[in-house]
Amino acid sequence: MTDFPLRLYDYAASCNCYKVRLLLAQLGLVYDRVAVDIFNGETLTASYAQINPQRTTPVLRVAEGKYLPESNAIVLYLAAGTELLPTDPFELAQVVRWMIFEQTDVIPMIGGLRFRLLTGRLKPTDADAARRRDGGLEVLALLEDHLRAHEFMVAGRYTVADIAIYGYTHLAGDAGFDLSAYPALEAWLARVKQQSRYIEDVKPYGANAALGAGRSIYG
Ligand SMILES: N[C@@H](CCC(=O)N[C@@H](CS)C(=O)NCC(=O)O)C(=O)O
Repeated sequence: MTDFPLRLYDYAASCNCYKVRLLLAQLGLVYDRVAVDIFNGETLTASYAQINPQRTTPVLRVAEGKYLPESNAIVLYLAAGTELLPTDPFELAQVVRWMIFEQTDVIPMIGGLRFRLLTGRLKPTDADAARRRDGGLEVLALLEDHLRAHEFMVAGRYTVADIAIYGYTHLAGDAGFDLSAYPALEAWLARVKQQSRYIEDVKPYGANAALGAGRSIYG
């Protein structure tokens, strides 16, 4: 990795950003943190589009003029060559498999429901909340089955697959999911918390995250 100072463009309430902060802490990497208030229109500027045309956080600046968006891409980049990323091709592919599952299932069903409920975009009784809740229950059941048979997501040890799945799952209770119904998942959450240099610094959504209060790609 370069000795150019890493810089993280970061929104403190985002679990996508938290996954990267957790890994940076666990790898003991020093970095500059640039707060991006996504509900203050700060991802909608022309200068932010130069950094990330998708206008999302997190983004990692890895060298002058070299920017990497997408939380899991950043996590893979930072973990390369460390014990947190398996090199065996099958295990590595399993890490990627869980990262894809996180983006396609965990985030919309658990993270997306949590965000919309906490910021007033959905009421628990809305049809879209029910759809996401049903999807979230399927996600949690699948993870429970996997974790009944595996101590960690991949390779029998703590890897970035655990970080990816942990990011939004550990706050599923905020979206109304009862995690006590998933004992293997709860035991795994506790194992993740015991890993060295673990941090949990996810901030609550600010008042400007409420529907209609700020300006973001979410409206
Ligand atoms: N797939 C992307 C999703 C990133 C994403 O949606 N980030 C949200 C915060 S969790 C964001 O920055 N939104 C920008 C905005 O609302 O303007 C990743 O994993 O990095």
